[in-house]
Amino acid sequence: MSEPNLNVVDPEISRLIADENRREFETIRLIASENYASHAVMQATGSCLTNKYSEGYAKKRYYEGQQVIDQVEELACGRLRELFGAEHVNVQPYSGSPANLAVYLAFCNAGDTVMGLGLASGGHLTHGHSVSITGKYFKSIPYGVRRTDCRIDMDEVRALAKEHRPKLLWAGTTAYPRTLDFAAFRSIADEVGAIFAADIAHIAGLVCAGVHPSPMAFADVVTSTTHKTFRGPRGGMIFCKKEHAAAIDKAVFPGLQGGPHNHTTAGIAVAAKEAQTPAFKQYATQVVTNARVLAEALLARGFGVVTGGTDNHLMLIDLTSKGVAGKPAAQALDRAGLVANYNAVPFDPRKPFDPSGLRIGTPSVTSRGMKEPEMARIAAWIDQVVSTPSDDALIAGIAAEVKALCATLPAPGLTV
Ligand code: DSN
Repeated sequence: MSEPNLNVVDPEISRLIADENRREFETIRLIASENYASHAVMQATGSCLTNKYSEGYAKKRYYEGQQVIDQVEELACGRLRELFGAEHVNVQPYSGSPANLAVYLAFCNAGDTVMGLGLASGGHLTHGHSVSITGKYFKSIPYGVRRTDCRIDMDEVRALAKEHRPKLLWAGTTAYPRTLDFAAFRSIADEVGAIFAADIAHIAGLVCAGVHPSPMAFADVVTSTTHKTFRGPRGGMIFCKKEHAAAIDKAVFPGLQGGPHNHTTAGIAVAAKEAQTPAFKQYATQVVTNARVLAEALLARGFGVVTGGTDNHLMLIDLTSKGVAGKPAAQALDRAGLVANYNAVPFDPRKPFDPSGLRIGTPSVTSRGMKEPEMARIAAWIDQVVSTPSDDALIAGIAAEVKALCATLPAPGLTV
């Protein structure tokens, strides 16, 4: 007996999914942390594996019936270890924040000192920001970027580490356009006896494709999400050296989580298989090229580009010279079908909810096959919208042009 389809069981949710499918297809998605997961990843994620409880790890579970799930998790882990050159990986964290919390649980006690890049300088909440549990339960000493060039100042990191002797030192970013000096972080961690954790959530796809330096040889532990440049389903993963494997596994389960999301694990395994292909390396290379070309085009149009450019998949635009704040600019761009997010820039005189900047990334547009010519068009559209954010006719015209361009390009995973 066949079961009724979603549109029969729940027409409202069915319609909303169709609406989101259309929005993702018809717009140019420039949010640096988003992407399109492939149809194969979506199939794995939408499978019967969502039905199974599997608390524990392969061959050491608390429920029977793991004949298939153990194989799924072992496949995912094996592919990831090979892809990233890691000794151990845990694929059970529900996402990036839980992965980072597992690192605290594995290595720290409440009250310990931790160091990470401050949120206002492009760090992440879970690297010790005051409103996060990681800033409330630990003594957080944030480091920043230099005023002169907005790059991480390794001399400052070293001086702060020597003064405060952190138990845990984070290198990881959400809005930083340059590569990180993982070797320097390692040597600072060694000088002060800290655990060195690298959070590569944004750049995991670039790292495994070899277009961004890898922290694997330097960090004690490496955390990541799986859905950004890596192009998997929403999830998290933690790599570590063998000596830390038991501590990390215990921190994830039973320390923080219950049963793993096996459908997500399967999606991660599929994404890892896709990331092993030459096509993925080409994709990651083009992500970085597109970001560089887009940043150069925006610079040429008089935009302030933080650090003067980018080495990775994103850029931070300071709109001060354009006389508009980040939020109204992002809202006008959204109406034009160019979806980005407003973002603080380093030393921003404005408040975080109404900052001076925009964060723009190229992972999603590159997944649709966009290259240098499309980056030039996107820069021109951004310039037009930001210059006249209240011109509804102009914005409607650009939205139509964006839609026409998107109609010519495949969007992985979407049903059109
Ligand atoms: N929310 C993610 C981002 O947009 O960068 C970080 O967790």
